Parts: sequence; structure tokens; C-alpha cells
Amino acid sequence: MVNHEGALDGKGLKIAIIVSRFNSVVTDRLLSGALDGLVRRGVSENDIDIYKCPGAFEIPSVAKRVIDSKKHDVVICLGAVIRGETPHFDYVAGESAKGVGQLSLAAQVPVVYGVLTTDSLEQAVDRAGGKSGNKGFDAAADAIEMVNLFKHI
Ligand code: INI
Repeated sequence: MVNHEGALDGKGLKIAIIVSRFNSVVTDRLLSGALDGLVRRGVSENDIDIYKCPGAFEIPSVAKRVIDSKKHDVVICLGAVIRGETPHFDYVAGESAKGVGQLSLAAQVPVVYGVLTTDSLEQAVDRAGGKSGNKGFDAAADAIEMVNLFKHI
């Protein structure tokens, strides 16, 4: 039996983060969590490119171009789609997840999905450094693990 797992060692890795500005009170915190998670695992700040886009709907189109640039070992997508009162939520959340999912299957590098989809701002804040941890920090660990797992395959 051979057990394959990706190490949580980010030394030397080149990272792209795509983060949407909509609900920036949440996404700024996701970005801080992701940067903390990357640097704590050995990624150099000089090896991180941050691409900011308007909303979660735009994340896949930016991610596609970033992947095509072939400059990074992994692409991390961060955003916050909050239901509130609007049915717009379903379209934005659905298109964002579908677009990133399709890219992740086609790309040679891992693509990590750190887009929160919640019913309320409070739930989103809880998951962005509040009582339920920080999804950005988790996405950083997932990204590093996936790069190192791909090296085994
Ligand atoms: N974008 C988000 O990132 N989160 C949301 O909650 C959201 N809502 O609810 O509308 C949202 N809308 C904007 C969308 O992502 C696009 O930027 C916009 O439609 C322009 O294409």
C-alpha cells in the first residue's frame, strides 16, 4: 500500500490569489487569513500575486487568465456571496462555483475555492476570522497541500 498525501510545506511555491471586492468587509479578512496561512507555511511574500476583481461572478474569468499565464503553482479564489434578500445570490454563487469548478478540472495546477456562500453577513464574518475560523487561512493550507499532492501523481 502506498499512501499519497501533500505536505504542508509552501517553501518556494508561487501563489496567485484572486479576491473579489464585493462584501469587502469579509473578503479583506479572507485575504488576510490566506496570506497568514501561506507565509506561516514558508511561502515568501515576494512569491504571492494578488488579483482583485469586482465580484464573485468575475472570479472565473480572472482565474482563467491567471492560469493561462502559467506563472503560478496554484490559484486561490476568495470571495463572499451573501444571500440577504436577493435572488441574485443564486446566480452569482452558482456561476462562480461552476466556473471555478470547470477551471479546476481543466487546469494543470490546483485551483482552490475559498468563496463563502452564506445566508447572512454575520455568518460570513464568523467564517472570515470570527468564531468559525477563517476560510482564507484554510484555503491557503488546501492550496499548499494540493500542489504537493499533485507532485506525487
Ligand atoms: N458579488 C459578490 O461577490 N457577492 C454577492 O453577494 C453579490 N450579490 O449578492 O449580488 C455579488 N454580486 C456582484 C457580482 O458578483 C458581479 O460583480 C456583478 O453582477 C457584475 O458582473
